[in-house]
Amino acid sequence: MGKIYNYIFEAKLKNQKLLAILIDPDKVAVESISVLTEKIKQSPATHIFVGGSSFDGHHLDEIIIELKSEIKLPILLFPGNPSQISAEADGILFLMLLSGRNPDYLVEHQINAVPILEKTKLEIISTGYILIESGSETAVERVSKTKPLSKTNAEYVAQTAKAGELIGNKVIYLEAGSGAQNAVPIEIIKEVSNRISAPLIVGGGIRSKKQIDEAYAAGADLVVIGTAFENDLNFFG
Ligand code: 1GP
Repeated sequence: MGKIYNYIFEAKLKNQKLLAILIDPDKVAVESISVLTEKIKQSPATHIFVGGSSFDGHHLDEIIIELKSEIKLPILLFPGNPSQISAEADGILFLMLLSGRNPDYLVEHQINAVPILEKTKLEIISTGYILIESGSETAVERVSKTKPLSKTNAEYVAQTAKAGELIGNKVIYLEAGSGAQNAVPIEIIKEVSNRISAPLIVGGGIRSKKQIDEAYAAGADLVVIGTAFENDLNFFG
């Protein structure tokens, strides 16, 4: 496996927790990146994710080039569709929407992404992506036209995550959706983390340091913060 994945995997083995700041290119202008990067440098972030559900990729390269000129953290694409691939990033979470039954997000987009990916040197990290119900409809649900898994059936979520691992996903991403009303319940994080040996990413609706710590304690290896940082660049103090 590549350098980025090895780092995430080793960190899991050492119980060293990781944090990604998610940047939605739709919500940032290239000119304002330097303000963001100053704050990111002062934060405990270990990774930067770039992506959004409906972004069309128009200034993605510029945003990533600007980010890279200021920050040395690995930049991973977190794409909603193949138009969000940039050769300027370091790697890509190659997502398979395991919670949904829409063939476009299970395999079609991935097939269409291959000719684009083959022209890049991106490290490709196969990621089983599981959307959990979070109180109201999220952008992922709307765009992917899929239903999230029930937040009360931890066993089924864990079974889904395990199936992803058995299929070959290298990481599992438990997602409540960006700006979600409620984050992924602690019980679900615990159940999934006990069931899989792959690194576990948790994100969506996490708005406080207490929630970040609770997610880590339940078994998350990497927590993703998007909206909370977007709304308050001093979120990390
Ligand atoms: C979304 O998990 C990420 O895919 C982050 O969610 O914007 O709610 O932090 P938030």
